[in-house]
Amino acid sequence: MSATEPKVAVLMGSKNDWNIMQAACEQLTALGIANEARVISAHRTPQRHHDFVTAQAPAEGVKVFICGAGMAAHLAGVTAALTSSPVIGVPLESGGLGGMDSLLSTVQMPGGMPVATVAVGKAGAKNAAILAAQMLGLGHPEIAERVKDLRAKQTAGVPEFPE
Ligand code: RP5
Repeated sequence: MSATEPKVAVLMGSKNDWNIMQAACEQLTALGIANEARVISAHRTPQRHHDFVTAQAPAEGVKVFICGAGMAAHLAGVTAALTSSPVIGVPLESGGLGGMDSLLSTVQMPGGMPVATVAVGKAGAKNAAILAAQMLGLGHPEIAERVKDLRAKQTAGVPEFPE
C-alpha cells in the first residue's frame, strides 16, 4: 500500500467488539482498501481517542473513520467532534437492550455534527466498509470500480427461485 493510498480507521470501544467489527476490516481488505483496527473508548481512553483522531490518523492518511460501540455509544459522535473527515457509526448489541441503546446513542446526533449510522451489528459493520469505499471512490476511480464489481457479483449471486 502506498503512502498516498487512502486508509480507513476502524475503531471500537472494547476488544469485545472485535468479533463483530472484524467484518468491516475484512470487507475493506476484500476491496483492496488499507485499514487499521484500534480499540479506543470515548469513555475509558479519552486521551488515546483524542490523540489518534487528531494527530496519528491524519498523519497515516486516514480519510474515513468507522466507529463501532455498544451501550452508551459515544465513540462515533465524539470522533465526529474531533475531525471533519466522514464518520460512520456502527451500533453494537452489547448491553441488555438488544442494541437499541447504541442505535439511539449513535444515530441521534445534533444538527451540524453528522454520523452516518448503519445497521446494528455485523450487517452494519459490513455496510460501513462498503459505504466508506463509496466515499473514497468519489476521488479514487479504481475503488469505485471495485465497489461496482462487488455489487454486480452480489446481484449475480441471488437466485431467482428458492430451490
Ligand atoms: C462500549 O461498551 C463498548 O463498545 C462495548 O460494546 C461496551 C461494553 O464494553 P466492555 O465492558 O465489553 O469492554 O464502550
